[in-house]
Amino acid sequence: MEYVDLRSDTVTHPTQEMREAMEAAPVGDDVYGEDPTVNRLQEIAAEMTGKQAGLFVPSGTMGNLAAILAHCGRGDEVILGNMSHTFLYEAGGISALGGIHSAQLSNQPDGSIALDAIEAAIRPDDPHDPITRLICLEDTHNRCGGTVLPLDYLHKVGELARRYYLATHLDGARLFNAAIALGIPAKQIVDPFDSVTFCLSKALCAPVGSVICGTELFIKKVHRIRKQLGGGMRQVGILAAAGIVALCKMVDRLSEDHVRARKLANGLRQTSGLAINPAIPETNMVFVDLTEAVPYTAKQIAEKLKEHGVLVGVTGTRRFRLVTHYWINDNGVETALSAFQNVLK
Ligand code: TLP
Repeated sequence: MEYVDLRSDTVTHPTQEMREAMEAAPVGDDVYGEDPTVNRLQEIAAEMTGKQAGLFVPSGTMGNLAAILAHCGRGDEVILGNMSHTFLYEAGGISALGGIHSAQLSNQPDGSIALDAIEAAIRPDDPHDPITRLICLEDTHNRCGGTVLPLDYLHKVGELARRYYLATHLDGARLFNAAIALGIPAKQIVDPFDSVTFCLSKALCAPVGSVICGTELFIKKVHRIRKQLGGGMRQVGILAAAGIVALCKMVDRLSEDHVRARKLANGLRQTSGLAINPAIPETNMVFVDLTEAVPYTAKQIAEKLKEHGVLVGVTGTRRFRLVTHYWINDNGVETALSAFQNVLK
């Protein structure tokens, strides 16, 4: 059975154009810096984020980890959101591998962290305290609903960080979804940050990879850390080729995924047994809860939906996440809606 797979945009397969580019890609040993396709991808990434340099890494998780390790030493503290991917879903890598302490502040419903909470969390210069080094934000914000952080908020966080001599990192796994939602180039979002990680392998459809961008000096440091983490790859232009197609051809169409997420949300809103946030989805994610009247868990409902050819993410005992992407067309949205209607009738 071919499924309508709404579990995540990480499930996207490469497009035909990517497969052809991968086959044709000139390659070299990237640990020697000799892979022309990787070098080209890194230049394009740096240009699109308005930073001096970029570095290809195997995953978003490694991108965030390497960037945070470059900003912070052992015992230093990073301020991040309690709903952030780095805090929740990166296997505690920053503390396990970097000895980095984290101050986990509440994410507000839009994915931001209140400015006064950030300021209050910055440590005094006291030997009892860890040294605050870094503020990390996430945009779009996954657990908060694929929300987009307002541009003026990002600038305020940047100003605050500079006032306290702190560095800033953006987990921009879905940076281009945020840029398309705001109708601005990604570099404007990234401008207040010292570094950013974005993913090629989510809604942009590349099979593997993320890019970290920042100053040349920062990327030099991250380069050594990538090697320490075992992320130095060899003829990896074969993957970077798909990444180039992702950045050059797949960004503008993200608006189609956003339109479909809205259609999905509208349909689910009219389905009995479901409760959905009244806010319109800002990007490609829809979170929906089972009402108390439904005598099943989300996991049980997900199994029933699967019998109807629809896969959804289960993010809580009564909560689902549905993510639209390149391989979900209008029929897929209709199939998902009728599956929910059938299962919950
Ligand atoms: N997110 C995945 C899961 O890990 C939850 C998903 O399906 O959404 N930052 C953010 C904001 C992410 O959403 C993800 C992946 C990552 C980083 C990590 O990227 P990868 O999976 O490439 O390590």
